[in-house]
Amino acid sequence: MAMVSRETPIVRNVHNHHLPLTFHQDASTAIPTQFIWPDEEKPTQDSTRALLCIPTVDLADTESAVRMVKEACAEHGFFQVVNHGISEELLDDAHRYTDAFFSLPSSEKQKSKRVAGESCGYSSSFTGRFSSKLPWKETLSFHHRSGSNDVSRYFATTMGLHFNRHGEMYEKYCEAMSRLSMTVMELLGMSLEVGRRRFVDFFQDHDSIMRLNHYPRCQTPNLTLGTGPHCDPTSLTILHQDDVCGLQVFHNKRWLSIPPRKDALVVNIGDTFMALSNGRYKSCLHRAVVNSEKSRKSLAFFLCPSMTKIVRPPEELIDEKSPNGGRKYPDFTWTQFLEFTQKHYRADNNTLSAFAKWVTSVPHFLPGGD
Ligand SMILES: O=C(O)CCC(=O)C(=O)O
Repeated sequence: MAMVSRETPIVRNVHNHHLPLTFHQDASTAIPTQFIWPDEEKPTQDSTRALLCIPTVDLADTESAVRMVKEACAEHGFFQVVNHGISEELLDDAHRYTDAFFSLPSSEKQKSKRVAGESCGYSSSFTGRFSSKLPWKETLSFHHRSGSNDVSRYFATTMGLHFNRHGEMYEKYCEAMSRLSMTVMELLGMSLEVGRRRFVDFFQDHDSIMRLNHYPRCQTPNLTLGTGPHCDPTSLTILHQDDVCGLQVFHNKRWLSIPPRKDALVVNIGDTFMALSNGRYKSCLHRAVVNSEKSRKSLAFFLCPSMTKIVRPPEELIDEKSPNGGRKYPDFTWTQFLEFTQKHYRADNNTLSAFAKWVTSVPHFLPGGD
């Protein structure tokens, strides 16, 4: 295939996004080659059609919710919740403010530019990231701790005081997600028979991350990905999609779409909870595809433990007579795992195992070590 190096007016015109001035571009596809994924990772027509009927858990019915959560988490770790108590108005507001943020000129968004090695800030593949397998998206991530004003402060300090409304709205959204994640933690505790409060207590002082994802339209969606295949290193993810399909889960060796549903939030187990459950509950590979017709948005809340809390499963989940004293993963802290994914390893389906090896091979990184 002939490669040419030139400006990229096609992409800028179609998507109204600013690209680096000299992208190497494949003339036959009209998207910069950095966005073209290897053949084995490209989405296929077939995978974008198949639907995964993840269980719909009604939070108003605790008994059946516990049963469904147990089954889903043992199999693939994905389910969606309804009767979750988050008002339609709040969900609409969050999407509206997200649209408003991503519609800003690039120079405005860059005020909250993500610093290399950090987990928060604005990040865009469309501005100057020279690496391969670029995701076709832009994101804004920020920290949230319950009862703090972290989110409001973040918007005021990075974007300026006229972004106070954004800060207040996302603070409210994160508080609602935080409460919902505690409800889910109760169900997880009951389903693993370790007590309703066990994980709620563990995550009481959580230090979580909120991420807004924007996937612009793409004229060749079969060549690229919005978010590459990965398992979330965090503990629990609560995601709200707009009305455009894009989220896919790898289950039974196939990529399956999870269709959006306005009244539902998609919940999935992350690697840190997989470790907390001593491997009983699965953190599953997922990704986001893009399309040529519509841009897409998703709002992801990632529940994370406080930075220094030791992640260790409850004793009830450890069979001491099994290999390694019944432990599937070593003790670790979220600080260590986050650092591993930020600086040493790009999250994929093997992150937790790779991290477990790394953390045990570097003695001074063990909790309580020097
Ligand atoms: O946009 C989506 O549906 C998935 C997003 C995701 O997996 C992520 O932000 O880690």
